[in-house]
Amino acid sequence: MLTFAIIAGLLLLVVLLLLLFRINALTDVMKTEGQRRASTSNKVNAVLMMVFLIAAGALFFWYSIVRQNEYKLPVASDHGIVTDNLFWISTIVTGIVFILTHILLFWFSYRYQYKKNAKALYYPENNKLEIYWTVIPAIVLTGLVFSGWKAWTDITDKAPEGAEVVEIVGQQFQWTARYPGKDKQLGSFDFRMIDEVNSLGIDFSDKSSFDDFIPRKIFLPVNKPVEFKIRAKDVLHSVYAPHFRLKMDAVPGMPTRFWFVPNTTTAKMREDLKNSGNPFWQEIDPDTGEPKWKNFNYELACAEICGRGHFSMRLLIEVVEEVEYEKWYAEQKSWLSMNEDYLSKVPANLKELAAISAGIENSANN
Ligand SMILES: [Cu+2]
Repeated sequence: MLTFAIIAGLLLLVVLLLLLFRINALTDVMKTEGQRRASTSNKVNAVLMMVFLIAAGALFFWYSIVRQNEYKLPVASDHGIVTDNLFWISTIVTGIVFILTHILLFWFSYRYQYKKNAKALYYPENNKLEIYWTVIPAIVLTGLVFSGWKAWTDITDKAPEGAEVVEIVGQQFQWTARYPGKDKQLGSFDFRMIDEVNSLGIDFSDKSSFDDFIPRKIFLPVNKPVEFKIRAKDVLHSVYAPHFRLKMDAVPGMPTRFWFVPNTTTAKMREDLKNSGNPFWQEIDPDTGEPKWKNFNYELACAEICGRGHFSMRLLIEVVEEVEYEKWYAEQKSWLSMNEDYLSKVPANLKELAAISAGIENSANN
């Protein structure tokens, strides 16, 4: 009861104070007869506009320059150079417009602050000016949009014949890569065949799947087209290999794809970073005690917030010379040979072929 009385008392006090403040404000207006239209806050705001323009502008450029070394991400694919150029052209064009319009915005707020006897200029129209600021942006934007559209259609066009195919599957929370094996044909899959072991739902009634293999790391040959066939098992993920300027959503129930040409081997990239003169790569990595360039790796990350473990979706990519790639490829053991129980899923008439393709002939005979 006492608490209630105290709370009610406090509330009444607040209401009373608010009313007093309001009465004071109203009598103030009466006293000056509505003449006081602009207080000193008008001037303060005008000055703050200029302070913001200069301080925030300086901060923006300072940050961009200081962090330059970190956001100049090395590029390692043919089309990546095209996308980088597009990015920088768009950034420069829109950057110039951004700077000009913001200087005007804040300068006008300062310059045309309230002044007692200032009179606004009546300036209803200027056709010439309107034509300029319509036609020029229209031409520039058309150029930007057209070059972007051209690059995008090239990049997302069909992969060339003979491209190396790798299936990339996203799930909470890991990427899995499946290679087609010696026949260079990816076996089909069916979500109904997914179980604890066969996490991709590989369909073993399809003979192309017998020699498919799933490595722990993605290997790619340099200077050869590679096609990623992308799918997701649960939610939206996004295949993101920033060094190849590759990003494509992985959507459940809707396969997507992306092809590209890696043009620098991991070893060559490490050398390049070492000699790049960029101090960022010379820094000692506290985890390894070695300079950062030494342990540089390409990687596949997820660019779609897909749940709690989103950050851990990382699969390393190693780009090697073609000879080395072929050697690695030939050494890989098929998934079926490592999970021989699944031979039981193979139709009876294909069992023999499956054992041969999967490379488990010997153990079957023994
Ligand atoms: Cu994800």
